[in-house]
Amino acid sequence: PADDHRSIALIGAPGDVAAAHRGASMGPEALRVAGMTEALAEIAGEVVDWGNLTGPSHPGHAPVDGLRHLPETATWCRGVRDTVGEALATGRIPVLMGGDHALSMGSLAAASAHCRAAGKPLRVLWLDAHADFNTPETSVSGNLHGMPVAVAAGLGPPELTGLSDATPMVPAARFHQIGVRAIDRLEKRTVAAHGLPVADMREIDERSIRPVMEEALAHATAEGAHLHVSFDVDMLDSSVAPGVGTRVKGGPTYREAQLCMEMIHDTGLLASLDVVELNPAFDVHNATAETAVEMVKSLFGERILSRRPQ
Ligand code: EXY
Ligand code: MN
Ligand code: MN
Ligand code: MN
Repeated sequence: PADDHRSIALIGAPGDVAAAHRGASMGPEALRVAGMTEALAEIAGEVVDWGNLTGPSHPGHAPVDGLRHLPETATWCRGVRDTVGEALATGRIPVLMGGDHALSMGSLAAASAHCRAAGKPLRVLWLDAHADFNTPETSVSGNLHGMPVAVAAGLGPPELTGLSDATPMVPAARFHQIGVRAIDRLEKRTVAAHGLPVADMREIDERSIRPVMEEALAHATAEGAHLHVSFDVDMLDSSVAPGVGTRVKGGPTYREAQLCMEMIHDTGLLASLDVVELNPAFDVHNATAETAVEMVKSLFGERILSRRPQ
């Protein structure tokens, strides 16, 4: 596919203001140390590292009206939106290196605007242990990294839903979530009420990864969509990925996750990517960062027997 020849813009976003634990701010550098740039250059061709965005550091405040660090989160997301938007406008595949998962509100706002301008359908694959579908009313923690999917679907404070000219920036039905195994009690009701498409771990256990992924990718393939992949590293089983702020047991194994990535690559539709929630403060010898880079290599076409699909 033609996308194999599109150049990649690496964008570091060292923001952790929306997470429970500090330290995701060290994510972009840990991914670089694990060889992200070199790996992509070898597999995908031209890669330019645009360096790191800047933004507020973690203020350590308590939630206000059910939300912690709303203005700081909005500032980070505007920066991400504008830079991811610039990458898309210049024909590149943006790879956002977070940072916490709230930053994806910025990349989703950019992908949404880009697709509306180009008249292209947008589909989002959300790889995560969590549904990230809390609202200020349902959240127990007030942490905004537990809310980006809800905000994209139009639920949440105007400071964040307003990151995009369109509300919702991405309707709930255009998401597909894989690997989910931790949803808060009230959050479950919102997921059901809005019909968020979730393939939870039970479904993966019962049906196996391949048919679940075929189903998740079928709409995007039929539409020739812009496929945005939001890879929260905590999607991986916590035994393979300890370096995250919110570890959850019972996730996909290394090979199950890698098969997801290989199948995504095979569609030829990957057009923008987030790699988020890596927290080097919890990692062991940068192993989670290295695993994340290995997953990204598979997303861009690395194979066990060859580099390119037939
Ligand atoms: N559901 C929990 C909360 O809202 O606090 C945990 C969210 C963790 C979010 C990580 C990024 O996926
Ligand atoms: Mn997440
Ligand atoms: Mn998560
Ligand atoms: Mn390809």
